[in-house]
Amino acid sequence: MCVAIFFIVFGAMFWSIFRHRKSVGAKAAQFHENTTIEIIWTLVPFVILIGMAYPATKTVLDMKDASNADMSIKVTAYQWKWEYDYQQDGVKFLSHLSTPRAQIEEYHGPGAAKNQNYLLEVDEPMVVPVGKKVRLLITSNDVIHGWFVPQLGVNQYGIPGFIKDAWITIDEAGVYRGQCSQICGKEHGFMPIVVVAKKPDEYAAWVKDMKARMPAAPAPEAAPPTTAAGGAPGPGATGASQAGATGAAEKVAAAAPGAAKAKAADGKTTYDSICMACHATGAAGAPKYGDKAAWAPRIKQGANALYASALHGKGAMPPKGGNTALADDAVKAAVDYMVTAAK
Ligand code: HEC
Ligand SMILES: [Cu+2]
Repeated sequence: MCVAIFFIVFGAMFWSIFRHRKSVGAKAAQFHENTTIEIIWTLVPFVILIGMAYPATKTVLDMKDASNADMSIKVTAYQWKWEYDYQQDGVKFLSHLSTPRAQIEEYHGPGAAKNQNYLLEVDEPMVVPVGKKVRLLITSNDVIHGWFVPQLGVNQYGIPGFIKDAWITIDEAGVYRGQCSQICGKEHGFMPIVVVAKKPDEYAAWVKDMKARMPAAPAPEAAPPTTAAGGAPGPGATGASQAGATGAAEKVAAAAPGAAKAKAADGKTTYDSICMACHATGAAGAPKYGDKAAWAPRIKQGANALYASALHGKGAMPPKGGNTALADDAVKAAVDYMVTAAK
């Protein structure tokens, strides 16, 4: 359209200049003010502008309108990872860069070859069904981050204390990659985003699989306790009834702090606030919470060896899970809590 307008306007101008030039005897017409033409050249652009502004405004409003979504996912940014919390399907997990740092940094000289996406790969991608309107509720737990996936047209700040929304509808199954778009700290470059769009039946299968892999959610306290109060029951393999017992144990602990039962509650609190970050999903090779096969060989080492690993770190696990301010007893209680859930 612009090119056509260009040729019409400049064509008329050059043709007039050439045709009516002084050297062929053209004489300028002398007239001032023509009300009719002035009204026309005011009204025509006015109508054109209104005609353009209406659809443009409508499109911008639609682009920002996250209502009437088929599903919602709360996206929380952390230094330096993402958490995806599926509001309807009850799935919640963390997503980390999956390429090992040693391979990225080549600490020990060039190692295994890096593939094209080595900085854009995660252990757990955000999975969505194709053709569905997905509302993203984006926030942050620490500093300002940005959830940015160029192909999906979303670049939204995650701001602590605020929830911003955005939405996506993906038409084609596939993998869509992005990165945090704010300079959010020293590992800003290492918090990629991977969105995988699947057909609805494959998505349903994924939800089922994720639920099986996730630690069971605490059940309502009404459930009757089935375990002896002295243990450290967790919301592990047997689900509801044990979780009920945890609730009961917490109540007892609140009533008699310092007693042996208080330890069970402490373990859960510590686990929930620190250890869960890696142990809930089994990130970075951590033995997963409630995963008997992963824990069995470790439990064989004996409680003291496990305490020592948790206190002083082991492999990819930093001492005390990275929170050195934790009391030794709280760390040990968290170990007991995880061991009980995996027995
Ligand atoms: C940053 C991620 C991360 C956090 C946070 C974390 N762990 Fe771990 N943990 C790991 C990894 C990775 C391993 C596997 C280490 C290995 O075997 O090389 C592990 C292993 C363990 C083991 C088994 C040790 C052994 O000897 O086999 C225990 C026990 C454990 N963690 C306890 C804890 C406790 C308690 C907390 C919370 C205070 C915690 N972890 C927080 C990553 C983490
Ligand atoms: Cu960030």
